[in-house]
Amino acid sequence: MIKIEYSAEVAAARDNGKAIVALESTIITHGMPYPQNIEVAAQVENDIRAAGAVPATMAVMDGTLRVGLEAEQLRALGQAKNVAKISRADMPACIATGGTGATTVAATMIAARLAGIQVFATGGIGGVHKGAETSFDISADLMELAQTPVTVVAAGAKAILDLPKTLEVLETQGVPVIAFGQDSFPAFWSATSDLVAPLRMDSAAEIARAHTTRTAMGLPGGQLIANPIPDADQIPAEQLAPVLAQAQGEADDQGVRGKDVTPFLLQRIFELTEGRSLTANIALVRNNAKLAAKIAQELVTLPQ
Ligand code: PSU
Ligand code: MN
Repeated sequence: MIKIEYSAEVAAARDNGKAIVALESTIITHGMPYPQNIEVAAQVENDIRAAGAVPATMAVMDGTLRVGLEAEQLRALGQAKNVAKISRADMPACIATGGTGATTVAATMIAARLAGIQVFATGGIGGVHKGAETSFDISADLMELAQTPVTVVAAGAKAILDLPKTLEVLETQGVPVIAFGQDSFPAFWSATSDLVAPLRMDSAAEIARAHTTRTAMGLPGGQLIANPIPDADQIPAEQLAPVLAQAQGEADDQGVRGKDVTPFLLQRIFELTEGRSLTANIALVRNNAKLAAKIAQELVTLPQ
């Protein structure tokens, strides 16, 4: 048996059948710089509470899977150096060896399923990297969406990825990609892209019904909800294009590979935009948290 510990708030919510929203921790340790990472993590948790649900930030700490972090645990994780980034492949090893690791989208979905949580909010998911035809770099997040029954709310995928290839893999894997309130597939810092999302829904209730319908049909896997960044917080694509190209070029030149690729690119983009990318990132994560809280609340009203 693995050791799972719930925060006091999540334990109470489970007892009372309250809506719970999972949150990842790689965004805290590898996605944003200290100290904004801790402030944002706490703010996003509060957004979920204000929207009537309970946040459950996931992490492995000293071999225990934590579902919901107490405030001081969250602060400790956000300040710790050299925390492992754990995905499907390394999560059991981390738990078995008493390690500490921050969960990616894939690992957070696994933790959510173990805890019976069906909705998860994040910023952007991993996907198919540019140059994947030679590097084979495709995030485990995509295959997790195909097999673990969690609805993931993200702002689409970052333009550091190959977006058309990412959508192709999701289609092949049978993952519903649902744009919220628009036809276009959102591209993280931009509310729209030149790609049409395969599906569109306009309410949290529809998304919740689609989730339970998948379960009722015996289909494994979850759903990707692509929620556009609020208009006021967008960064024009033409401003970002040279920054993304430079970050990618440096990653290639330095031979960055495997799980280091995404954190390397995120850090360089933050530096090259002098922090502007972070302001947009914060706005879209908060926006996703609010939508996820609504979906979670709809789900508790539906027969499972
Ligand atoms: N994309 C972002 N921000 C992030 C990540 C991806 O815009 O913080 C993180 C998430 O935790 C995601 C992980 O699950 O990176 C994907 O890493 P990889 O590409 O190595 O699978
Ligand atoms: Mn990868």
